[in-house]
Amino acid sequence: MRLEAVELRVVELPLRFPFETSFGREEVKHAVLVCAYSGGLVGWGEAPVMAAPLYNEETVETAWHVLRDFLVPAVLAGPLEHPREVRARLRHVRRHHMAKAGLEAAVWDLFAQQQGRSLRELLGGVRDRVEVGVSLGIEPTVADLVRRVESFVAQGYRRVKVKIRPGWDVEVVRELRRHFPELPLQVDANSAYTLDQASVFEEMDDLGLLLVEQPLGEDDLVDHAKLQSRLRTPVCLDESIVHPHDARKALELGSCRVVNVKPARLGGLAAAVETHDVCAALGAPVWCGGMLETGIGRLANLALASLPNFRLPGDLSASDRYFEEDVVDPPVVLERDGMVQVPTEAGVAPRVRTDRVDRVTVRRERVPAR
Ligand code: OSB
Ligand code: MG
Repeated sequence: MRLEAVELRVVELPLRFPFETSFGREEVKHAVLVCAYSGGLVGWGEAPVMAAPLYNEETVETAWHVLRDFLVPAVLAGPLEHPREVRARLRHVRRHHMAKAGLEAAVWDLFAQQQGRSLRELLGGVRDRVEVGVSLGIEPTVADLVRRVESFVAQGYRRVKVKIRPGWDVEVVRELRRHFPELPLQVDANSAYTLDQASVFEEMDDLGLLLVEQPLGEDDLVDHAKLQSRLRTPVCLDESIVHPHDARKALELGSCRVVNVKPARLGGLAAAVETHDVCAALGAPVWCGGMLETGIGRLANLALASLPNFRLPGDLSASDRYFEEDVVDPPVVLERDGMVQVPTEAGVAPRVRTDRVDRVTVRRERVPAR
């Protein structure tokens, strides 16, 4: 396929309620959307960047700059046989994984439409429905969080993840356990602790958590290995795993026992599948993480989560957990038994409501092939 042009958009969708983590508070989901044009088709992809570089080093502005000035011209420079070639085409640009993931996703979507096949089929998925959970932020009081959890459990979510940070950790989780003794529960620290605070995790070790996500520094596999050796609860890494080989190293070192596979952080769906395969070969389960994506990013993540080694519920909640109105139709919905359907359409484009995307677009630019 030869791309004729790529259009970039910045979109802003208000969240239904603020999402507060150890690194900050978000009230609006920002993203850079990528539309790839070829032969009368439009492929959609999402770079689910944040406004500020608090989760990783990227922002809306860096993704825009790097896509417009480097990544898009590299992909427009010559034909592609398969979306898996995008990674090699972009390898000379260091990092900027979310920007790369957005562009690669647009090419996957074009390819799916051309082939008339679903992303699930193209990626090697084996399930029509996936188990999902919900990721909840820090609330003003524990009572507010308990109410939040109650409402999502009532909707049918199969597991709950709560954000923690120093001062909002053991006591909060203990209180949640008191209210929800059987609930599959996990915590995410987003790198807010150091090894000298390991006692926090040792105290949580008796609370029956599924896992603790990214307790320590994003660049610290060694201290994560020391922490994991002191815990029965599996450590799961998110920020630390930005390349499939990071997963191999972390598992070999014993830095974690579970890996969060998030295509945006890894630089795209191809790297995500490779990470899934590395973990499967080493016997470690994975689950699909999220970045509060719009429906465009989430439909692709749902396809990914249908691969066999996604053995824990993903951060792949229904559209109405995030937004009043998603940009895809039909929206992502939670079935009563806590499952979500894997999309069967040929790509995400058949479900994109361009009129709704237009309404949330705050910037737009077309980059033509030369
Ligand atoms: O650490 O998993 C994370 C959202 C933004 C940035 C980082 C993270 C998250 C989430 C949200 O936990 C997961 C979702 O998309 O529902
Ligand atoms: Mg995380």
